[in-house]
Amino acid sequence: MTANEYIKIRFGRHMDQCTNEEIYIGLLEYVKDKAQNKEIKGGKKKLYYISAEFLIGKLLSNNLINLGIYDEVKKEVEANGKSLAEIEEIEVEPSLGNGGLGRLAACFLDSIATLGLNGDGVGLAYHMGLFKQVFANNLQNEEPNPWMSDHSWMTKTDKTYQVDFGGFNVQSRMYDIDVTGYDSVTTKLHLFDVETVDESIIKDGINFDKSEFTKNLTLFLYPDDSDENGRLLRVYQQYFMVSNAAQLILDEAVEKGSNLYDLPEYAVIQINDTHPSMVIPELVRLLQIRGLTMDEAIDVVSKCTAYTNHTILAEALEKWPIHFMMKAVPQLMPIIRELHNRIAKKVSDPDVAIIRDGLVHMAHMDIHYGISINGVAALHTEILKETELNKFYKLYPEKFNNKTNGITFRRWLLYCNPELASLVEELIGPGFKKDATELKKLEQYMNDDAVVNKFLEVKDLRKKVLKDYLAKTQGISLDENSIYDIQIKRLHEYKRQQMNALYVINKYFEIKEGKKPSRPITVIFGAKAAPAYVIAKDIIHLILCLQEVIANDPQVSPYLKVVMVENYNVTLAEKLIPACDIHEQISLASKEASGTSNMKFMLNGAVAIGTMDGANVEMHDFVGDDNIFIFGEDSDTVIKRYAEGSYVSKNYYKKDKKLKKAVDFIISDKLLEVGQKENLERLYNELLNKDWFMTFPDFEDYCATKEKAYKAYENRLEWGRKMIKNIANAGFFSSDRTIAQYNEDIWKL
Ligand code: KOT
Repeated sequence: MTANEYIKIRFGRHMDQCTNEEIYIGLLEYVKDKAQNKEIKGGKKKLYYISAEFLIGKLLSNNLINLGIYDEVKKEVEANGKSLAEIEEIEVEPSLGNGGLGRLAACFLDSIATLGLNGDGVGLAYHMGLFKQVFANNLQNEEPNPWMSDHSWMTKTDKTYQVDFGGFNVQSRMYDIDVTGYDSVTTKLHLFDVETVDESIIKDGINFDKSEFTKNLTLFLYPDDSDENGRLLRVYQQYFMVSNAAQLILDEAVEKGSNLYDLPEYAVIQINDTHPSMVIPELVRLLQIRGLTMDEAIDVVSKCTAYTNHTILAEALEKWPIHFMMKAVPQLMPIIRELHNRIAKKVSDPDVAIIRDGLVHMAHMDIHYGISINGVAALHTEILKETELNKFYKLYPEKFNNKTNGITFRRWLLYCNPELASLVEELIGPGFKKDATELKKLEQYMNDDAVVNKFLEVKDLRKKVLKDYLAKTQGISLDENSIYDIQIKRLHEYKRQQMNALYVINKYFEIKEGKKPSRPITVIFGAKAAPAYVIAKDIIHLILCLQEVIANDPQVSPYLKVVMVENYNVTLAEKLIPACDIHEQISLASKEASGTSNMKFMLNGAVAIGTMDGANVEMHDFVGDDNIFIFGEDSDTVIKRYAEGSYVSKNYYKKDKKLKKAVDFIISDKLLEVGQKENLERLYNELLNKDWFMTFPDFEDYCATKEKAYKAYENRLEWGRKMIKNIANAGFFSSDRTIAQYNEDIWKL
């Protein structure tokens, strides 16, 4: 049945008589039907990828592509006088993640299905995704971001479980989202919810009563963790997630014939950072209820779980106070104590203990009782082994391994940049769609000027598409002849958007002094700041103030434009990335575990300005010095600086006139005219007296490197060659490669 025929039956009308909304609903149901026909029966062993976040993005087009019916449906829709792009706009993006960690989980699901592996995702059905960001008075405000509707990709199942908390219990229900592999099978994302959640308890912005756990359990993705109740709710959420996962895992294994002693032959669990770590004691508990002894249960579970670390930022390493655990999940504490005691008997070093100073160290439990610990880029894994987790590495060297992150090329090339995908296909055939390393064949065209020009033309076209999109959706006007210099990622001091802002100020002064760039520059930012992260919000304030001041300065505005897009999310990323000339990957070396937007930009023919951090290091290995602009201190220097505690930002400020002038501008009258004194002064003082992520030492090199990149951009053919070199070497960063490695080394499905 064609989509047309399906819609005719569903609505009793021909497609051309249907509204866009009806066509969307029709296509959704049509796709679900097709997807469910491709479900795999499943082998004996199954992977459970448990994650608190799955930042899946809109699903309609992605599913059409993976089912191989995108072109055909698009034609049908157009033949009826409709536009698929407009129909897609009906879909609300499920923003069930904060950033990289959640988007990685979504890319992984796509690759698991595409490789035909027997694996499902398990997470939570948050009613509200990550807050909607709204700007007012150059400040970020947060609003609820609902996404569920009657016509949804989620299918209600009849699976329900009881989950017990200290003092009460709830009944869960499992909802499934089909994960369609590219020209392959369908697997599942299982999201758990409770029926007692009450959306009416939300008041002003994203605030809600945090004490009524049955009403708020799955209400929000990661609620504010700045106060005790919010943090406690996070423990409730995590336990709800893993108790459901554990019950599902045991049920499915038993159904397939497991006697539970042989569980490792039926299940392998990937723990996506420490949010799902309580699955370890929960499985031990449930196995005991089902008849195993403590010894047996611990032995079984220790063969089933693997842990991925995504950050070395100390504040992100979860440690839950025992009194939280006793309140929320008292049944787990005796088991966690037992897990702790067994280690303490063997290793006396308190640094590797599971319980210390009244805190449960979640990562330590994962490391002692799992089969694998992996970092997410080569440098990150080395840092884990040599410094952050060195004591664990010495205990279990064989457990440590690297799995450099990857992205799905279906969403991040075929879907978001069809013009580039067809050019590539025209040149090297369709093989790259299944085997990303075939992109390497593009290198043979690097000296063919006619081909190079075609890549430049696609970029120009995508810049125009972005211009039109932002004009229409956000009232922003772009100059498509300017350089698009883009930094999009969560707002965090370590990612150093503030350094980019200081560069903008510096450029503003240069232009005022008569040093005009040979081509206008558009610096685009997209970022949400955690609602309670004060300095991050101050940085957004600075950027928005700069945007206003520069736009209103006729001397500068023809040459420099700052744009902060509102409510940056997956949908916007899909528009921004294909249009980008230069992307900013400027984290303080050692702090960005991997980064994944860097890979998306590379694949779409943008050139990076970056530090030797995360996966940038591997990108540099592939493309060489001429095709990526590297600057700044390396991770060894940075780690040493921290160890010595010798960094004094004021010394740099005093020494470097350009830097001083830029920093002082933050509290100048010009900015205070459009901004808030309190916010700007706080940021100024933070930089001057702390600058914990060391923007000042890298500032000079950063400015010089940006000039180098802008200059290189003017040689259009040479720039086109850099673009091709980047695209041709992006193959390694396919999540298909990453997932194949997880399977080969850890899951062994
Ligand atoms: C958040 C809270 C606790 C622990 C880790 C995180 C975390 C890490 N959230 N996102 N990340 C990012 O994960 C990406 C995927 O591995 C990386 O590319 C990126 O560098 C991390 O910052």
